[in-house]
Amino acid sequence: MEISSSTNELLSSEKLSFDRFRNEVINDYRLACESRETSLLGRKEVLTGKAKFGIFGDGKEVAQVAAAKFFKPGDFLSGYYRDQTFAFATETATVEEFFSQLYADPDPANDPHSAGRQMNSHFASPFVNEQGEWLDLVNRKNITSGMAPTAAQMPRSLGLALASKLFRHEKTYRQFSHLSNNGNEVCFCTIGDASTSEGHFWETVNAAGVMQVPVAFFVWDDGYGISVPKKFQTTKGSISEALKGMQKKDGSNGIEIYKVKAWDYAGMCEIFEAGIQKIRETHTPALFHVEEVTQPQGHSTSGSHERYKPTERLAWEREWDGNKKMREWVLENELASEEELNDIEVHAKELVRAGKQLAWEKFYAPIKEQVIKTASLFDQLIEHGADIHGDIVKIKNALQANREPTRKDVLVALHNACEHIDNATWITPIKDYFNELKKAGLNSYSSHLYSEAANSPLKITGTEAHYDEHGPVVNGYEVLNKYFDALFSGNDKVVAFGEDVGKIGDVNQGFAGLQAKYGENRIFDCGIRELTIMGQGIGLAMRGLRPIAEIQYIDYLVYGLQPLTDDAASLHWRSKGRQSSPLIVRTRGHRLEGIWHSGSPMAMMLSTLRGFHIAVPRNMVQAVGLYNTILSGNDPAIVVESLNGYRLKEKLPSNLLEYQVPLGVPEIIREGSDITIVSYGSTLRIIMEAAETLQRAGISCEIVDVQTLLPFDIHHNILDSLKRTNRIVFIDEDVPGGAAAYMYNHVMEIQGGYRWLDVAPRTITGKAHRPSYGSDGDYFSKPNAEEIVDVIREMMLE
Ligand SMILES: Cc1ncc(C[n+]2csc(CCOP(=O)(O)OP(=O)(O)O)c2C)c(N)n1
Ligand SMILES: [Mg+2]
Repeated sequence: MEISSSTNELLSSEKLSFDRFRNEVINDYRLACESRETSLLGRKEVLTGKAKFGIFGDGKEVAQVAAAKFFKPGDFLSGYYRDQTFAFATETATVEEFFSQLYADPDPANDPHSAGRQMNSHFASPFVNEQGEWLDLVNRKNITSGMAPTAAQMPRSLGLALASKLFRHEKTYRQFSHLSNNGNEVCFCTIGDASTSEGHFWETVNAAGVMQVPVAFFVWDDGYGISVPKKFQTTKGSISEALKGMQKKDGSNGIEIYKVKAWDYAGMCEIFEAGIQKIRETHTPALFHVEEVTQPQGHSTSGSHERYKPTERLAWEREWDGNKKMREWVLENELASEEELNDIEVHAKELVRAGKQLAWEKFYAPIKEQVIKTASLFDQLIEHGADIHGDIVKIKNALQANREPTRKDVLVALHNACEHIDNATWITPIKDYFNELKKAGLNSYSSHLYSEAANSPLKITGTEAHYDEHGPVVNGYEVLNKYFDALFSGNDKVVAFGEDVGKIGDVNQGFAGLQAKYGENRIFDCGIRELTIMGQGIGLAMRGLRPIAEIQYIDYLVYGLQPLTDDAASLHWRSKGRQSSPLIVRTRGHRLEGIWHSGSPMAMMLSTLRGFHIAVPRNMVQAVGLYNTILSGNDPAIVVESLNGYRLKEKLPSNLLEYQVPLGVPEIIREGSDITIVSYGSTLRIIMEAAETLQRAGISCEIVDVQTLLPFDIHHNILDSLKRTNRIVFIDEDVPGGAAAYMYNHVMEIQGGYRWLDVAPRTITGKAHRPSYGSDGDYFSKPNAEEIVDVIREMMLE
């Protein structure tokens, strides 16, 4: 029979597309094998003591290669510690990098994801450069820095997805073509079955269903959360069953729900492809319930699953292992021969072994050098006859006998040697080397808590407020309202949201009328869900926008605190500057009514939000200056406005957008010579009252407003004041031992203030209990003017 040329073409193009398909499948199998080998070898490295802890993605390989096929440049992953296969398949991490992180290699050239600061499988792709500028995120695959707390990846996934929606619908944002391509980016959010028990999961899925944002939730369902099985985790033992009421129907909002099996490569590819495409086009969120996942090596290196999984379950897991089933499927469909697959498996072993070996050599080389140099310094001492009792020889021998020495071992040896020698000349080179290594270590482990870029807000020295001669005097809330109006017209990246922020413009009218002016994509309402409002802010900020996310009253910060402390505060540090989340949390507090509207949990913030700036303006003009400074850089910040300041009259500055208050620079708001009173926020008004009374008694008070608690008085201005007055009291509304004690510690210990004291320093604080309701409840719960007067009079008599 004769074959026409067009049939020929058709056949060859069919052959081509079959070859392409076959190659893709084989490549996916190769990835699954490499990832499996990585898990097996990774566990060995921990069990033989070369790494401290390991958690791996074995059992989830096939599901993840299938999902990664539909992860396009511009997309974001907000995942957890099981996603190594996803990272390898998207080429956002290599096997060698995986091992570098497992060894905790502090060199960012080896572990670029966390520079040894994070456990293994906590990946992070670069979002910002060293100048603090956002990279082109549209043409790269993006992984947000991983976290260990279960479900911590959920809240920010909402913001990562919401960004796509805003970029698609808000014309102001269209100019940012390096941040989005018409909002086509999907956020892939992975989570384990047991972690869906967390409130984070439910709050996020509900909000995604309400807002219709492009997020794909993947639940890797291996039936267990460490040892606790699904029946204790999930209603009806199935997350897709439990979520049925959220299923989107014609004309409703909601989410799409799909069920797939983790060993069914072809089935997953089909469902993921269509499902992800739909999310990309329609922005309807979806949940992929990936069932029948196995976990061949158990949860982590910390235990063995034989302790809690029944024998039948273990046997089932062996039989239904995804890699095994994919292999069978490839053979059944004659996509590769047994020999080809054997070859792939052998190569995978070799590749992983080589990657591991290289990572170890790179990790170990600088330590080895330190050991050699230390030993040679010790040899010099010995040659000079400094080792009278033979201690140095012993220290040297112990260090050299150590087969896997750490940086700590080197430092300990150097320090010990110094303890045994009393000749300053001989000690000097040892001490110098100790100090050099200590400095390098501090850089390795402690840098980048805040942005180190040129645009760091810490570098801002401030710009004075200007006032027109006949400028208006307005209510505090009107100062903010006029400022936010100017801000939204002057800064295209700003977006504000929270409970009651949109339609009514927040409960104190800071945004009143602005939604009507700037639109619902820039200023909008959220459900009552502080946790995910914070996550929403974090995700939007990671994608390069400048969110102002509201917590209606500071008392409710506790609800939103987890993502702030675990994610936003540590992000820049834990990625060693690769990622930033310049979120501004706007809140109000200190003094209104009752337990939950007049709290002042400042020490809670101070201990959980290192990595944030914490601004505590006494009035709204100061707040404006602080907002401007914070907006000039990439660090996250929280601004606590004074609840009782919205109706106080203030003169409106004429340079609302230019005026900047420097961070960490206190302001003396009343000069005096007898005592320094250090405080912030609304308490200052009570202190002013007390100072008037004391003035009449001939006691002159100097009142210092610290303006920010983080950073705190970076130039030691309070010490200068104390040097003049020799008496000091720290006053705030937090509990005893709270933020007032923090300020006390700074001035006494860090600034060395104790040397300038004539009398014992004091703190005056709120009571240990929560603020009681009503005017008298407030009076007895919080510092009051009479108490301040009495304490200061007592100090003057001492
Ligand atoms: C908030 C929090 N609680 C507890 C833990 C300890 N922990 C780590 S993983 C885990 C189980 C998670 O199971 P699952 O979500 O099913 O994920 P899997 O590890 O099975 O993939 C637990 C309880 C944690 N990391 N974070
Ligand atoms: Mg699980």
